[in-house]
Amino acid sequence: MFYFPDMGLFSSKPKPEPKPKPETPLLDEPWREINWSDRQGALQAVNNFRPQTEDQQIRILLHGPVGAGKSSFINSVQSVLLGRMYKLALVDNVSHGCFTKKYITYKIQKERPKTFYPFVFNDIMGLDSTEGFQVDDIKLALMGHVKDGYKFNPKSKLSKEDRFYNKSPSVNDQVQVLVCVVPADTLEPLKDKTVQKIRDIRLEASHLGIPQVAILTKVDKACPEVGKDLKNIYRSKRLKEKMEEFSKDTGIPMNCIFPIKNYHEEIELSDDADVLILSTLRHLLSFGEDFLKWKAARH
Ligand SMILES: Nc1nc2c(ncn2[C@@H]2O[C@H](COP(=O)(O)OP(=O)(O)OP(=O)(O)O)[C@@H](O)[C@H]2O)c(=O)[nH]1
Ligand SMILES: [Mg+2]
Repeated sequence: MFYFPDMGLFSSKPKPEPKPKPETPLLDEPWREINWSDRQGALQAVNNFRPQTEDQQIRILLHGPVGAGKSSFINSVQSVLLGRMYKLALVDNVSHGCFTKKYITYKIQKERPKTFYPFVFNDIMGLDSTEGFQVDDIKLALMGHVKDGYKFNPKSKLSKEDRFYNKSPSVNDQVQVLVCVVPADTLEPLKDKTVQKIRDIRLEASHLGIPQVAILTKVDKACPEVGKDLKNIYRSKRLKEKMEEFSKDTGIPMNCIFPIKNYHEEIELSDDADVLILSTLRHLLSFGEDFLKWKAARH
């Protein structure tokens, strides 16, 4: 019997498998182009924006879950346009319920006193609030029947006899763009009831031909890489996935979903946040303008 001493030749220990590279949270290339260096150009475009018909304004109605950042978005737009932090719509820090109670139109003043931008915002009570609105009420708001100051009642819709019911709304009272504002960091619990409500509201808007858009807020909280550097917004895999899922759930196409970061704790403006807000605003305005043209062509 032969005996081969173990010289290491035959007893090859299994080599450790090469470790898989940790998956990076960022895509190599952004999937949507943003011109980060042209804040001034984007600002100029908004400043020069004029609807085709004189005295026409674009009314943008924001709705979405409690604490999504609707009021913060209005404040952020105002801050970017003014070039300094501004608080027009009240923002609530501790969400025990919906903070925005009344139907209010927010106009944004231009530098010259008594001149305003040709677009206004309405910010409607939280979607998932027990004190929220009825879908019928939102339909009335879309058609311009809800007057400023009306407090939505979850138990009954605005009646034609109410003093806040606008019997003969002008085109300026009607909504031109419907925006669903949702927080990117807590999109998962959005499922079921809220999604159904978003879908119902979309259906109402679709009947009226009103363009619908979604704004995804709190991207800084949803993805740490974006929190560190906002320029990563279209490279974040997590955010892209969230957007795709949201699009699938609600039926809002990807090219109508805009992720942004609102101004919420900072005291100085940042070019990157400005660029995203301005780019989103420009899309809202052009959707509104298209809708007005479409309506004018039908009459
Ligand atoms: N980190 C972060 N916080 C945000 C952002 N946008 C809003 N917030 C914060 O979220 C909280 C709620 O914001 P609001 O603007 O009051 O939300 P809302 O949708 O108007 O809420 P309701 O009026 O209650 O329906 C506030 O504490 C904001 O500072 C964002 O983009 N990032
Ligand atoms: Mg609010």
